[in-house]
Amino acid sequence: MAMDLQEIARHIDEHQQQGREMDKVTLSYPSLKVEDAYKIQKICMEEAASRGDSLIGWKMGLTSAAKQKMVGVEEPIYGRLTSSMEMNSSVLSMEGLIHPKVEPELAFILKKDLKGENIRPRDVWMATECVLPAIEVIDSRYRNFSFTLEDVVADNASSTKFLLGDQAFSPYEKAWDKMGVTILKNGEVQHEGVGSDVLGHPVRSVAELVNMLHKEDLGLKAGMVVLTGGFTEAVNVEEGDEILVDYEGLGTLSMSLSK
Ligand code: OOG
Ligand code: MG
Repeated sequence: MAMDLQEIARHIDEHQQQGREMDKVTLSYPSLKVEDAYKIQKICMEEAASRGDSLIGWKMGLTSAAKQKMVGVEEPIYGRLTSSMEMNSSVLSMEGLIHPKVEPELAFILKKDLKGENIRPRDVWMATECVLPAIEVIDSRYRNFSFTLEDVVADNASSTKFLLGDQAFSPYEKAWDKMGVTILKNGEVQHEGVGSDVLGHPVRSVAELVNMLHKEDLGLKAGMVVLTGGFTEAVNVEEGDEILVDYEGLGTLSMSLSK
């Protein structure tokens, strides 16, 4: 089949908007390349922008061994975060979601633009205003939450919603690689992780993102949010579930699942 990226993007965008599952793109287009998948992601973003949504940040995914093992894709990917994905309360409605999962993450908020190649942790610190605890809600549009690298990139790295903590922390508050995180569902511990599970240190996730974006001549803008990727395996959620993430020494962030 001839490959029309615009057409594939339109199809995925529709399923993202309606929260309906679909077949993997690579079933119809086995020769799809990662570069094409990122182009599809960009076209979907343009579609969203034409509906009034806007790009407010980026997420890294598959930055921990736990996550890579879980989905069988062994390299980091990025996705685009839009204003409509940011939750303004800790209640998540199941409406329009397919098979959501939640992940404990950190968010970096930038105070300066950051773009270039060979970006290092110190470049990231110079551009970071604060760090926030975060919970990401991912919801693959693919049946059985099963995909290849190319599929998941085309589906915007499963991006769906995210919740940021109210309290901002100085980047120098903590050795973020030493911080433990525990995710509980309905009072029971599901997984435990530590900052170093994310590429050795979450700051490296931001550096890697900038380096990946630079290949597309893209970069981060002041004010943007960057999610650095799940510390642990993601946790399935359904209506009625109560999620609590404990960030060692910094407090907790919770999310309630409603109808
Ligand atoms: C891909 C998105 C991964 C993370 O934090 O690792 C991700 C997926 O697992 O569906 O958001
Ligand atoms: Mg994530």
